Amino acid sequence: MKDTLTIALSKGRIFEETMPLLKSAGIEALDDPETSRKLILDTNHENIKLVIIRATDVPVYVQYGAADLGVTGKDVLMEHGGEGLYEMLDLQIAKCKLMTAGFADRPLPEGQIKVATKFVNCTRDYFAKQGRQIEIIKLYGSMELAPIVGLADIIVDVVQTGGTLKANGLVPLEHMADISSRMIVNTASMKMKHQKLKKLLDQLKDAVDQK
Ligand code: PRT
Ligand code: MG
Repeated sequence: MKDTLTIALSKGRIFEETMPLLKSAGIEALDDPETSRKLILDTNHENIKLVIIRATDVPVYVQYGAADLGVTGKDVLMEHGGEGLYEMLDLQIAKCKLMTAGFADRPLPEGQIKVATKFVNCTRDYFAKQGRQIEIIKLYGSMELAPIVGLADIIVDVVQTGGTLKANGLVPLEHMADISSRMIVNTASMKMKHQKLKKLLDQLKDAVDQK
């Protein structure tokens, strides 16, 4: 609908770190996704709704216009490819690094390297640019396990404190990209709802700059 705005975001760290920014723009959720089972949350604005979905689904909802805007990690966005949406603002939240990781004392094989990851596209691009031969093993989680059980030589994953790697006897190896969360906007919404969106994006930018 023309005068409503739907914002897609995932619960957990993105929701928690986005809400203070939205609050600076005068938007507050009327429910907490950690305790409510609702997938569509009302806000203090009748025409603004939040849809709570899996992190990897956020760019898909925005691409197809099921949400006008969304908050997504740059890792998820790079993996998605960015079709049908604009990356409008770096919210400077949920910061981490996309890294390769493996055992500190185990040299990589001479030929093809086995890489376990959920970031298949990012991984393919990164190693192709360097002309290194890899075999990608697509996993959906707990990537740290793969080198331990001999499924892969290394992993590609996001790292914040490095605690999870360390707890599993792994170390970060190569830094692939700095990651933070971005506000993305559906390309058609940007035209159809330009004034509303521009106002909100300006307010969010001010909130980010003031942090
Ligand atoms: O968890 P789920 O499978 O539902 O989806 P998700 O992992 O994609 O979502 P979520 O909410 O965990 O992450 C959303 C976004 O937060 C990611 O896309 C990143 O952009 C960003 N982010 C920032 C992180 C981290 N920091 C982070 N530390 N995402 C994941 N992690 C993982 C990390 O891989 C490790 O397994 O958290 C664990 C703890 O990290 P360490 O390094 O502090 O031990
Ligand atoms: Mg997670």
